[in-house]
Amino acid sequence: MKIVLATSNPNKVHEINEMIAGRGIEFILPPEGFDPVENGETFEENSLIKAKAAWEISKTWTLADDSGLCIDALGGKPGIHSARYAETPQKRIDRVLRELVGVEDRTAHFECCMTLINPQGNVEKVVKGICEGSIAYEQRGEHGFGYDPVFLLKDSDKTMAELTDDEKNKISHRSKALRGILEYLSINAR
Ligand code: ITT
Repeated sequence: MKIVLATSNPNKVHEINEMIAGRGIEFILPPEGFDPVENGETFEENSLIKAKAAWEISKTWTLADDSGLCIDALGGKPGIHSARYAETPQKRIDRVLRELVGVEDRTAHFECCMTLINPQGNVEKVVKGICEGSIAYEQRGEHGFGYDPVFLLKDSDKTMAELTDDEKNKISHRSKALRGILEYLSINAR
């Protein structure tokens, strides 16, 4: 079974395919022309916008993921603006570290909302996944992507970027949401 993953981020396709390896499902990038305007105000709204946009051009099973980093001391920012918080991944990390200079409460979480649309264009399932942690004082680790090097896992001294792909895939916000989707599709999740 092939499912279009409504994203233009190949890292997400790679990560999700690693999580479901051997289950007879393959996630693929949308056909050319996928360019949704992510103007929703929540992860749920943006995930629905992306799912619908990919369904419009593929007319098949479609899964969208909208995710981001929410930092308590910044009132939940960067949140839905995580991908656009600055020009490059490194500048986005730098901005977060700069905004937290002198801040002691550094609790944060990654959030992911997934929306599954069937070939008829109806929403089949919406699932949310959360991964709790805090923001480190400096970046560490080479794995993962995005804010992983500054995201300290709860009850651990490691950043998300210090985990192997396999370790991240067991605990991430995205894997938690995906498990709900796989359960819905009646496939045993890990
Ligand atoms: P699409 O919209 O095309 O799916 P995107 O990367 O812009 O790609 P989002 O709108 O969902 O995806 O934005 C998510 C951003 O949040 C992403 O670019 C990262 O900066 C951050 N993010 C999400 N999940 C993450 C993870 O597992 N590790 C690190 N950063 C993550």
